[in-house]
Amino acid sequence: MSQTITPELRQWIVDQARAGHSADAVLQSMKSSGWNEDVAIEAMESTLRGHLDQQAQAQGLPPAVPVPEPDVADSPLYLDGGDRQVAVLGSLALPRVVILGGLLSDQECDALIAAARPRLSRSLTVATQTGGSEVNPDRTSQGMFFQRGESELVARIEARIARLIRWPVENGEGIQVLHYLPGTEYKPHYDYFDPKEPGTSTIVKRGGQRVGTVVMYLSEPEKGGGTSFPDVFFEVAPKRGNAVFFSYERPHPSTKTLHGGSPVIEGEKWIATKWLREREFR
Ligand code: PD2
Ligand code: ZN
Repeated sequence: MSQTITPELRQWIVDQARAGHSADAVLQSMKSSGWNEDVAIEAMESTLRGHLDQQAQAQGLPPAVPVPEPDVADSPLYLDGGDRQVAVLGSLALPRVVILGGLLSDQECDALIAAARPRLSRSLTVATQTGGSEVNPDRTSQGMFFQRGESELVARIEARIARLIRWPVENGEGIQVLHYLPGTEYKPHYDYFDPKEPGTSTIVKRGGQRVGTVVMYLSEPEKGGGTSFPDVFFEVAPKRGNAVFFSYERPHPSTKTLHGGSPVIEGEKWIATKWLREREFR
């Protein structure tokens, strides 16, 4: 027999959440009054998502869009990267952050550095006024971009990331490699393009907004050089081969994805960054 999710049921679910009852308690309560588990979960998910969207809209926030997300719902220790098992070292819900262990082998880290080194120049950032690119004093590293799929190595890493975060290769920007020496840093910023900036409408014509980032650590500075999330006082250690994934479902500070590359104090830091767009990025 099919069970219908009525407006009254949806209101009851919202009331339970407002009263502070856990999702599990609400689910148990629905099951004991005869709801099928799958129907109950679907009712709760769609109701609470719709409620959050309504609240966000009422506050004038941009709408939420689908984002990449590793399949960590049942807390696996490892994820299948296709050609490699990748460890799940930790996660946060807000900001949405997943820390990945052993995304890259030591050989892959070295090969990326070797291929990038001769092509480095002072890092540019997207000029949000015009949509072009410019030198940015908040970003004192040296960098370069690979073309998507430009070598077997780059294509292999891109395919692995796409599988891990369940997002098409075609929606990724080319991998960027950055090199930081002591004293250099990338001050806290958001990776999405600010909807209020005049250049954003031009930038997002190609592939839509950025919705996720994967920062891969290719070398280990002796001190400093972590990736910080100042809104939540959290820092990811730059351990070679590991990576931090984070996503942002709307281009807004409510995602708490403000993040920076802390100053390198001793040694050098190399990273590779993959930014993910909403749609195919040609
Ligand atoms: O170097 C980093 O840890 C870092 C920090 C913030 C990289 C990026 N952002 C980035 O490439 O977007
Ligand atoms: Zn960033």
